[in-house]
Amino acid sequence: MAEIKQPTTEYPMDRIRNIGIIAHIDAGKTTTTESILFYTGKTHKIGEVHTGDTQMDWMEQERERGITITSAATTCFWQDHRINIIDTPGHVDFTAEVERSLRVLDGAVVVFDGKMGVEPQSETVWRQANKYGVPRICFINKINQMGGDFYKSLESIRKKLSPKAYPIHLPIGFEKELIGNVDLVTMKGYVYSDLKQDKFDEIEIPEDMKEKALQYRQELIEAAVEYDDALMEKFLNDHELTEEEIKHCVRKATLTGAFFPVFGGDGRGAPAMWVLNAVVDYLPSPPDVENVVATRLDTKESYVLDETEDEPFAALAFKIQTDPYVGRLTYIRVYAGKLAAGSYVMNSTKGNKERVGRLLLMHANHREDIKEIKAGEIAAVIGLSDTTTGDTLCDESHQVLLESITFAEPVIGVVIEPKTKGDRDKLGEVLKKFIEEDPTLKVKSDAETGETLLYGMGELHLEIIVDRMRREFNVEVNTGKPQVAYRETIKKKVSAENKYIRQSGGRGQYGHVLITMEPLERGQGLEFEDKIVGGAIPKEYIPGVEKGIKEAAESGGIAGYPVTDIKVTLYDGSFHEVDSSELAFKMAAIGAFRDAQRRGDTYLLEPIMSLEVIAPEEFMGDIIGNIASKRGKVENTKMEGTSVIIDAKVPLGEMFGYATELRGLTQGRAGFTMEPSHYEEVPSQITEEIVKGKS
Ligand SMILES: Nc1nc2c(ncn2[C@@H]2O[C@H](COP(=O)(O)OP(=O)(O)OP(=O)(O)O)[C@@H](O)[C@H]2O)c(=O)[nH]1
Ligand SMILES: [Mg+2]
Repeated sequence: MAEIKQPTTEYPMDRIRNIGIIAHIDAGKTTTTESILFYTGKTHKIGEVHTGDTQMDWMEQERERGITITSAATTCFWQDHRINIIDTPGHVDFTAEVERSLRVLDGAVVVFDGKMGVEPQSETVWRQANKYGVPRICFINKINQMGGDFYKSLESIRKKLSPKAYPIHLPIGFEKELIGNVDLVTMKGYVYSDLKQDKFDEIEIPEDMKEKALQYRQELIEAAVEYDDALMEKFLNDHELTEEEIKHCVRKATLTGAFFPVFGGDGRGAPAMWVLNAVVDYLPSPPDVENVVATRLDTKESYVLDETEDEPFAALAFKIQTDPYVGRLTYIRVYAGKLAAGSYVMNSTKGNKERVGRLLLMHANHREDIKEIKAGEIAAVIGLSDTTTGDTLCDESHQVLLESITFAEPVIGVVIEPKTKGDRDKLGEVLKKFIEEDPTLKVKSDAETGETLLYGMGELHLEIIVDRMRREFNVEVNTGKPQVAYRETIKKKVSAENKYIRQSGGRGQYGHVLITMEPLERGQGLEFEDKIVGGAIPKEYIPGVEKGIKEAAESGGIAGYPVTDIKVTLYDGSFHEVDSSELAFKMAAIGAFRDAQRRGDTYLLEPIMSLEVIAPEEFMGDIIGNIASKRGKVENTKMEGTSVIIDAKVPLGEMFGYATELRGLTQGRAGFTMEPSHYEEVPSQITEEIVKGKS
C-alpha cells in the first residue's frame, strides 16, 4: 500500500495534476478511479460498481443503476504529486458533466473498453477534449475479458480518433491469460500474480515478445523525438536515448494535445498504478497549460494568464452541487492568485460581491477544510449563494472575465404535474436547486395552460431528475409523455418598428425602437447588436431593449418555442424626456420582435439525432427499413465480425420508444446509442401537426 501523504495543500504547481476520466458509458472509468483511490491509499478496498459500494458513484441512483450520473471530484497523492481527478459519466444525457470538467481540467485519461474499441461516445468526448485542447493518454481497459484486444482497440483509436496514438506498454498474455505489461520505456516486463496486490514482479521481456517490443518502442521514439530538436539530433546520430530522455520527449509530444500515449490492462486492479504513473509522467501540470485568457472588465483588454499565486485572484465556477451535509458547494478552478477561507470575492459575471465561507478539498470519502486555495488548484467553496456555473470569481480591484462554459441546449421535454398541493408548494424551490446544479435542465411554465414543462437532454436525464425530486426533497410529480424541444427561426431578413406609448394621467410611458432581424447559421443562438449612434436612444435604455429581445425570444410566434439562430440589430428609435424608461423600451422591443418574427418567414427546427445500431447481420434490412420509415437517413453501414454497424441521422421526434421497437425487430439482439447531433427544418406537414397539437 502506498504511503499516505498528508500535507495536502503545500504542493508546488508543477507537482499538481488536474485530470478527468472520460469515455463511453461502461468503459470502466469509475472502476479505474476506484482502483486509483485504493492504490493511493485513500480507500481500503476497491469499490465495485455492480455491488454499489463505490466512493465515486455516491448518489443512490448511481449505485442502483451502476452508472455515473454526476461527475465526482476527488484528490489523491502519487509519487509526491497531488492529483485532482474528476470521474465523468459516459451516458450521453449527462454530457454537460464532461463539458464542464474538460473546461477546467488540464489533462484527461480516455478509457476504452478493450472489447469494443472506439465507441460512439468515445468519439464525442474526444471531440470535446479537442475543443478545449486537453492533452490525453489512452487506457485500453478490460483487455482481460473475452474479446478484449489491445491491438484491435489501438487500431480503432488510430483509425477513428488519431493516427498519432503510440503504445508505451504492450500487454503480456491475451484475454484471461493476461498477466502484465511490457514497459516500452524501461524495456522490462511487469507481471502481477494477484490482481489486488500492488506489487509487480519485474521480469525480462518474454522471448516471444522481444521483437514486437523493439518495433513498437522504435515507433514510439521516432514519433516522439519529432517534438524535441536536440533529442531528435541525438537519436538520428544513432545514439540510444535514456529512459529520462524518452519520457521527456513523449511528455513534450503529449502536451501538444496531438500525440497520445496508449497502454492497457485490467482497470479493476494493479494497472491503475500504471495510469497514475502515466498521469504524472505525461499529463500537464497547471503551468504547462498556457491558453487561459482573461478579459479585463475596465479596459476590455484580453491577456493570457500566468497561473501564478502572485497575480490578482481569478477563478472559474464550474459546478454547483447541493451536498446533503454541508449545503451548497461551488466547485472552482483557480487560474491566478489565491483565495482565503472567510474572505470576500467578486463575482464579475454577476457584478456581486460574495463571502467565501469555508474552502474544502474533496476526498473520496471525506472533506478536508483548507485555509487557502491558489492558482492551479481545484476546491469547493461553501457560502457563495449567487454564483452559478460558468461565473468568474476575481479580485474586486482587478476585475476580469474568464471564458465561460457553453452547454448543449436541451432537446426533450415533459409536462410535470405536482401530485398534491404540498408538492405544488415546494416544486418551484426544488426545481430552482436542480437548475442551479445542471445547466442542461430548463423549466418553462406555459402561461396559457398553467403547465410546467421540464426540458433536458434525454429520457434518462428527466427520469433521474423526477426520481431525485421524490427521494431528496419528497416532492412527487406525475409526468406526461416526452415531447420534442423544437425551436423557431426565420428565413429572411426583415426590419420592424414599434412604439410603446401609454398616457394615463401623470407620467406616461414612451419607448420607440427600429430593429432588423436576420437569420444566422445553425447553432449561433441569439445575437443582439446595438448600433445606435448620436443618442437616438440614450444608453441607459439599451439594456431594456436587450432584455425585451431576450424575453420575446423565449417563446416564438408559431408554437411558443424558443427563437434561435437570429441576429437582432437595434439601429434607430426615439425617446421622450419625461416618459421614457427602461421598461417602456423593453415593451417596445418585445412588440418589434414579435412583428419581425411574424414577417420573417418563421419555421420550426427539430433536433436530429446521431444513431448507431449494432445488430447481427440478418436484421440489417429490417433495421434500415425502419429507420427510413422514421424520416431517417442511413449514412454508413459496416461489418464487424458477424455484426453490422449502422450509422444514421434520425429526427428525435420519431425516436421515442425506439428501444422497444428495436427489441421487437431483432428479438432483442441489437443495441443502439443515440445522441443529439444538430437541428434541421421540420417538414411543413409535420409543422402543421405540431402547431395543431399546440392550439
Ligand atoms: N473484467 C473487467 N471488468 C471491468 C474492468 N473495468 C470495469 N469493469 C466492469 O465494467 C462495468 C462498468 O464499469 P464502470 O466503472 O461503472 O464504467 P464507467 O465507465 O464508469 O460507466 P459510466 O460512468 O456509467 O459511463 C463494471 O461492472 C465493472 O466491474 C476491467 O478492466 N476488467
Ligand atoms: Mg462511471
